Amino acid sequence: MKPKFDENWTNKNNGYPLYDKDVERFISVVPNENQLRLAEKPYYCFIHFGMNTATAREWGSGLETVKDFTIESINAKQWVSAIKSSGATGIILTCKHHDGFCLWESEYTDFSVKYSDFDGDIVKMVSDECVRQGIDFGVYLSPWDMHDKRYGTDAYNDYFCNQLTELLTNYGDVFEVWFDGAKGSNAVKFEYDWNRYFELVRHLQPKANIAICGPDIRWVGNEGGKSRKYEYSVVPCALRESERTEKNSQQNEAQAAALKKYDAKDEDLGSRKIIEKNAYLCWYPAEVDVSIRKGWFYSDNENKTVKSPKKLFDIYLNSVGNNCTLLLNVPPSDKGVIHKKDVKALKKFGKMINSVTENPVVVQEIGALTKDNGYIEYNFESVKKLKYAVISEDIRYSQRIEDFDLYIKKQNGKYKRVYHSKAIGSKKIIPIKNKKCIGACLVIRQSRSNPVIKSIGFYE
Ligand code: FUL
Repeated sequence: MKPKFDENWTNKNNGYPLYDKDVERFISVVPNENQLRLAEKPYYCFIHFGMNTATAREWGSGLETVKDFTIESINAKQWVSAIKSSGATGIILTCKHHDGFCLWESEYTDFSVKYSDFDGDIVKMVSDECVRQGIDFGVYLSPWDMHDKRYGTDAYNDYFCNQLTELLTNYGDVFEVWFDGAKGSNAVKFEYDWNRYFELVRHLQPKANIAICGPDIRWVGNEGGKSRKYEYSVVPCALRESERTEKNSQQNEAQAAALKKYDAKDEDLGSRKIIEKNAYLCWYPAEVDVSIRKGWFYSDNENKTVKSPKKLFDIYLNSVGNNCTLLLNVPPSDKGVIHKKDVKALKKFGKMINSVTENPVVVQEIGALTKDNGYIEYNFESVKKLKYAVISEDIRYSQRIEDFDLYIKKQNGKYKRVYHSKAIGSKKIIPIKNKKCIGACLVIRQSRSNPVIKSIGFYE
């Protein structure tokens, strides 16, 4: 007996209409070109490297001098190839962290590699190597700067923009600009000129996504590699402001209270319950940022904390496989190389990612579903031991699906539900644990409007 496949989005839709004013409003929220490109390349790496690597700290003190940057050389080729072996398609380098030390030869400060004993421009070395090995290059530039005397004055906004201009002009194409909201509790009160920063990025690198304190990519809300049970990319616009304003002490109270209603850490950011109440919605997909080891920066005594390939793969399923992107931090050591433990883990992790789609049973491109497609059924040619199902909505038409079940058809013809969830979005990877079956069925129970599915794949 088929387990109520007939009760689906085409008729019941859990009581929600398929077309009305609200529906129009929900499904009109779609990704722009840059965000679409991001969804096509959802796994990339962070490189935290700089003054903190030399001093073996997580945050600087603001009192470091160029002499403290004792790193003698770096092997950018090894950095990029180790990261590439894991299947990552880009690298975001901490060009300046909170300590203020610049990894490029900036004209606007004497606190950079130029005045240290290091011979070369690290941003150039890494960005050139990314081009050589065919992966994207991105920039992290910390707004909070413990070292620069201009911090806290208007001149700092000019300084920051000058530095952004250098980074976004002299180092080729930049795929992502990462603005960190972190700021020490004792930092001087200061309002960053965010709009000016954003306009500059748009002008100099129109194809770059601006992350975290920016309008294009949302912080998932933790640094532990976790995502929500249901990740939605259509969320209240107020969320775009939250990372910037929450930490900004100069916001007035009323505004801060309103924005606090939607915090990056909240569990539900985009269910129907949330979006129904919000007049202003935007496409703001989540990025999971997590380090391969305990700290963001390298430290000898954390070599034991390198995550296993299995742990990394779980994080991958939980991010890329759960409608998020993954930004995995891989910090090189003070010897200028990525430690062999991390190198090994990355390589095996890359193999595990490949194994998901290695052995396809059926892969089908679908498109917009009609009233006849309440459920989609597959009969395999022979008994299969399924490992994964991978489903993608065509997000050019927004994120629509709100409730679905996945069944497998056992050898005796009976169906067994192996998965139930609410959100799909850009990509949902569903582990099926080698279950023997002769078919499978996806039943969409609820959708904001008729579902538009890019593809469904079953893999053994
Ligand atoms: C945080 C920073 O304070 C950490 O040092 C690290 O850069 C992480 C990615 O963001 O906010």
